[in-house]
Amino acid sequence: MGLLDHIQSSADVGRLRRDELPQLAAELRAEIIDVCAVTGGHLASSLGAVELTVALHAVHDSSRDRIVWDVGHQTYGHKILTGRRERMRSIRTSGGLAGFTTSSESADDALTVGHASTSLAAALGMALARDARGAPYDVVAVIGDGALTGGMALAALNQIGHQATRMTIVLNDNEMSISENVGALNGTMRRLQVQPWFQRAESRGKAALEDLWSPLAEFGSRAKKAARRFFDPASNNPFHAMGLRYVGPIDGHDVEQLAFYLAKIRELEGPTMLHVLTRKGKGYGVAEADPIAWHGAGKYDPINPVSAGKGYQWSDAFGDAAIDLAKHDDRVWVITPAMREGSGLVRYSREVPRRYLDVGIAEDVAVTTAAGLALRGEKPIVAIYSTFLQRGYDQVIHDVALEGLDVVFAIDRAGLVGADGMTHQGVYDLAYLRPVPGLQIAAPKDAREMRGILRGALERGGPIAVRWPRGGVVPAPDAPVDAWDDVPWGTWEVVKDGTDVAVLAFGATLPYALTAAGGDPRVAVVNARFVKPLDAAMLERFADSGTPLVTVEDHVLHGGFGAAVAEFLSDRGGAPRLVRLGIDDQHVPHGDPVAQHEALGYGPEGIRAALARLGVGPSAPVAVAERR
Ligand code: HTL
Ligand code: MG
Repeated sequence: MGLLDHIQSSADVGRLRRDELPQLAAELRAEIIDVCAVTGGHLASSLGAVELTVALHAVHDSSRDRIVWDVGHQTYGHKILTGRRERMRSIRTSGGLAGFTTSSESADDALTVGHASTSLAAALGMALARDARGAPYDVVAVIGDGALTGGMALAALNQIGHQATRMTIVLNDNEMSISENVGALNGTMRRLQVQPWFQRAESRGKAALEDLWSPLAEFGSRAKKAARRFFDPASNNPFHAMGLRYVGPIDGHDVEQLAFYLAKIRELEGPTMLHVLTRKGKGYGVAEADPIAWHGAGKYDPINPVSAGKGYQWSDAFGDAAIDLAKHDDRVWVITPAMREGSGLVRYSREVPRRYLDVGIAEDVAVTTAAGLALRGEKPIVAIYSTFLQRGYDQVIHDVALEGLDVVFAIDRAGLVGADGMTHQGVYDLAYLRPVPGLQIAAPKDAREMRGILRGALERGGPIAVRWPRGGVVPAPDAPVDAWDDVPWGTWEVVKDGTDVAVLAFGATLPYALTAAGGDPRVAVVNARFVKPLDAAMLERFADSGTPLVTVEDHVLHGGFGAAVAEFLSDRGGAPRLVRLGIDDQHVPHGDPVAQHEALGYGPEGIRAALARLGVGPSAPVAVAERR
């Protein structure tokens, strides 16, 4: 039995001797590699944070202290150490552990999270609450260099320096976001080099560390000049300029040294940043060699690991279309907030480097930079996940829509996203975009239609959002941009005729509608590819003939597509019956999207049931009585 077998809680780690910590870290790393082989998940980040995790739990008790992990994707070790080891093999699957820290899952998870850059502001709030109540606990925020590119994180640092409340900020710097990290601060941080005298002192052992610490403890007093500069190099240190005490950078894989500093820092007044250098994927050859491929890993054979490639994805269809569009029109740009891989832009970034922009994890900056480009006559496409555009919402209204600018929002991962779960569900975009004056919204049924709509959007101008789901799609055949299908703007497409009822579906839900309809001559199926504007002419025809309607959407019902149809029919008066299928008022956790669509009532079975309620289906007798 190893040490890990005796660890059920953060307090158990605290009871280990410091010289046992390396052993625990080694066991923890092996366990994470084993678990992820079965489950996939955020392997590389969790591996890079192993020593940090062990040191944090050695010094702090996460059941009492608040350890606020940014994004929460690096916390597999934290979960294993805090009583969830047995359940790890269920991570990110239906009913299993979440992939991120989640307060409803464990009292050791200080924050429910999944989006980046929130840890510092949340930790500040917790520290202020602690101070207000005179409570004894520690607050520690752990933030990656990628997450630190977000405006929220930087603004919170500024406030933390101002409030000067006691807390520890661990900057886990691996020089990587999902891909290479970007931004000027990223370069500056790298120049905060370890001074040679410090390395010498370190190599002399623990006693020397104590020696070194003393000037910091007497912060602001007659500290040795050189040491002071190391611990708190006022001259060129951006964190110092923001009012933080700064320690580092130190080796983030030396668990004893990490524990030493964390323990010292918790005794200090005010906010202290500990800058630790780590390697993403640390301790697992393939993941170290290619941390991008192993950021979000699929399942693998631990002995002979291969990061499994996916088939052709909607994101690939977008990336391919974007290259063609950018080569066709030299005013086309693509902007990504740190999602080059996920948004299918690897090839684009190489082939059109001058009109490619990765702004870091800063969705607000992505949107407003697009506004600036558009104001000067360029044609930016903001490639963004539905869930992350939430971070750029004010910018959509205030910077893009008010000016009616030619900005295309290429919205990926719209709908349920699967394993990432409730923090990443892309099910609000229709509701938050529909009210924005002048902004149009389309949702293609396949890659070919996506292409036509994107070209149409760039030609027409104005703010236009085009949304598609996560997952596979059949590639559109190669063709020059001029030969792409014209999609008549604002129109829907009847993909199957029917006499008695019409199912209005779009995007990934269209196949469900077709499956539900089967060959039934009574059921029409419509590709409702524009959510704003709706196809008013077609809706009028259905309404005039009193045809009952079913709307289907991979989105919340409040404010969604069905709501748009209901508003239209209500405003018109004399509306036909309408059944809206989609997500009712709930947060949808991680799970298999196809199973979830069915469970939430908008898969094929749910659509069949809706048809039956409208008098078209196997349960016709009951439904006929209901019929007007
Ligand atoms: N935008 C926002 C607001 N939140 C998230 N989570 C993303 C995008 C996507 N994302 C991640 S993890 C990650 C990004 C961009 C990189 C974080 O880099 P960091 O950590 O340096 O902070 P590292 O991976 O360990 O190096 C997820 O969605 C999981
Ligand atoms: Mg990083």
